[in-house]
Amino acid sequence: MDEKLLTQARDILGKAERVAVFSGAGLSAESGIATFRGQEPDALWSRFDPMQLASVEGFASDPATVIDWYNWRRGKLAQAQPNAAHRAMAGHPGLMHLTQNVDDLLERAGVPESNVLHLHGSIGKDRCHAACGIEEDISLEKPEPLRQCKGCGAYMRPAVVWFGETLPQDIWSQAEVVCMEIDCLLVIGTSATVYPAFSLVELAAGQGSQIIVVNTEAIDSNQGALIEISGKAGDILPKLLD
Ligand code: BV8
Ligand code: ZN
Repeated sequence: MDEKLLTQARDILGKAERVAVFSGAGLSAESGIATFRGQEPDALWSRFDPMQLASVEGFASDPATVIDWYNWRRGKLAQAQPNAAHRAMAGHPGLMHLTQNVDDLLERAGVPESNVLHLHGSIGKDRCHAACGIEEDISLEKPEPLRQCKGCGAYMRPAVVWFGETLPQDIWSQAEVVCMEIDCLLVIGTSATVYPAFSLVELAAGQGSQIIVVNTEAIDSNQGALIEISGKAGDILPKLLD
């Protein structure tokens, strides 16, 4: 790990007044949760393209397979534990989290729920696909197979944002406010490919916030990322934040 960069990043964090964290699947990778564009050995994962399954079209063409895939992911999450990166950030309750992740590992590490904005929803709930208003918590250990909404008969589906779906407006507006008022944004474990979520990083950079990226690979964002620290979130975050 580049000690010089780490010292520089720690300096910036030490001086920053308002720090937020933008995170992606790489934050949960060391908890055993597959990244979106990683190569999971598991048959279901490699047999299907997550981009196809996490989409409105994927659900329309084969709803049962999409539910099975989410239930497979729910089983993985049920066995997962927060990793050192989640725990290091939980030690700083003032941090606001804008996460693309649908898992609850930040909350399970102790981050207050009110400090976590799930830009792409939560895998721990189902909602009516016809958006009639019915939403139910589900058991990660024993999730239900494909089923109908009790209210209107449409299918129930995970309360996540699929490709082609808009992000929850209230969460989005809160995230924009955060990005306008911070002076430092940690960008952890994201490939910077999904929009409009990643445009929040561009918004923060545009208003003068310093951007510190922690990732195992270089992200080709056109951000003037002031600092890009290459390495695993679980190794770097404790050193950055302790
Ligand atoms: C929408 C579902 C429009 C939940 C997900 C421009 C503007 C607006 C939209 C678009 C646009 N251009 C394209 C679009 C369409 C699309 C999009 O962005 N496509 C991309 C792929 C090109 N966007 C949408 O469809 C969005 N909706 O725009 O609606 C609209 C407008 C009006 C009316 C109707 C519609 C919706 C996007 C949300 C999609 N849902 N997930 C779920 O099942 O999880 S996105 C999915 O990708 C996950 O949420 C994931 O979090 C997200 C982003 O991926 P990352 O988190 O970055 O994860 P990834 O695997 O890619 O990368 C991991 C990184 O970590 C890697 O860099 C790796 O090197 C690193 N890493 C690995 N291990 C570690 C590590 N780093 C540190 N430590 C480690 N240990
Ligand atoms: Zn319904």
